[in-house]
Amino acid sequence: MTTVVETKSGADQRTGWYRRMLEIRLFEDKVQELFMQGKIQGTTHLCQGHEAVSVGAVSAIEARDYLTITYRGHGHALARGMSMVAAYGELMGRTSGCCNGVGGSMHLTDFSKNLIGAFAIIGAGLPVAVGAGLSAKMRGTDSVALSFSGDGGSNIGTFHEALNMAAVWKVPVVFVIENNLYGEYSPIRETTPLDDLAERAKGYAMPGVIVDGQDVDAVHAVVAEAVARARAGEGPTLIEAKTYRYRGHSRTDPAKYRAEGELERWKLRDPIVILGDRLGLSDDERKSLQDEVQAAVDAAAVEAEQAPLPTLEEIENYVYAA
Ligand SMILES: Cc1ncc(C[n+]2csc(CCOP(=O)(O)OP(=O)(O)O)c2C)c(N)n1
Ligand SMILES: [Mg+2]
Repeated sequence: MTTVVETKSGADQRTGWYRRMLEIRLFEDKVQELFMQGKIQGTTHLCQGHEAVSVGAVSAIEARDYLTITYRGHGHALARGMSMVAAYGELMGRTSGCCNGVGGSMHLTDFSKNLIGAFAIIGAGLPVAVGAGLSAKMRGTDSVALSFSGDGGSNIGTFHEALNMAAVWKVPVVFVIENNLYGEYSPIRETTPLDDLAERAKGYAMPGVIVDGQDVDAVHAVVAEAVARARAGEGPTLIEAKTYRYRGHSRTDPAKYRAEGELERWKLRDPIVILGDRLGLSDDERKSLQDEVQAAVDAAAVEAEQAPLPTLEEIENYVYAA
């Protein structure tokens, strides 16, 4: 296993990452607000705290590459370039949504961006990513697949089956575990016999890399290296990004099961602040970016909400009966 902390990415690109991470953070804050107002129904799984993983990893793949994400996937989708209107529309069940409003928060999907699925079933995205990677390989293209899963997800059967098959067939796929230390309400130490989930790579004879998930530069660097390996025909890599979710598991979970002070300690290493410091952004620059992004977030939510709900006929288009 290796740990990477350095990168050579350009300043402009990294300013874009800063902005995108801020967009994800403020997008999610607004989701909570809209949920409390009853404008978003069902459930939501917010990703504040994970922004460096989404942006660092997704910025390391190209448009021709494939991506599978999870139900905690708003940040992944925005990092892939989904518009906030399409994302808010989907969350509000409106026709402005990326799936015409029939998927909801857990299903931000857009085939035009090769974002081929957001999965609410734990571990379900990994075999789909392996299938996409295998298809690319069989068709003789150099596309790769990137697949996100959680620490809890690394205990499920499909995770192991997907890694095994990808390794045996040298499928061009990169698996990223977002280890945020909790699966629903259970701390990882009570469900998993390892601290470092990257060690699971050894069982499948592929490289296992641990990366600081609060550091977008580091995440980008390790994912870029794994993507290059996959593209060169050298097979899959497992990456474990160590991160933390600021909010509870879903909806209104107050996360009382967390140790006192744990959240505050993680916030001292906030991914947006870390990159802002590295870029040398002044307080004024941060404030004006924050205001600009907040205005865009507010406008996107209003625009998304103005679209109608899908009609019953439109919904029935996607319902199949045997
Ligand atoms: C197959 C399956 N079993 C159980 C669940 C219920 N469930 C939803 S989220 C979750 C925890 C997943 O934790 P993790 O993989 O760490 O992801 P995180 O929520 O932390 O991003 C569980 C068990 C599910 N969705 N799918
Ligand atoms: Mg987790």
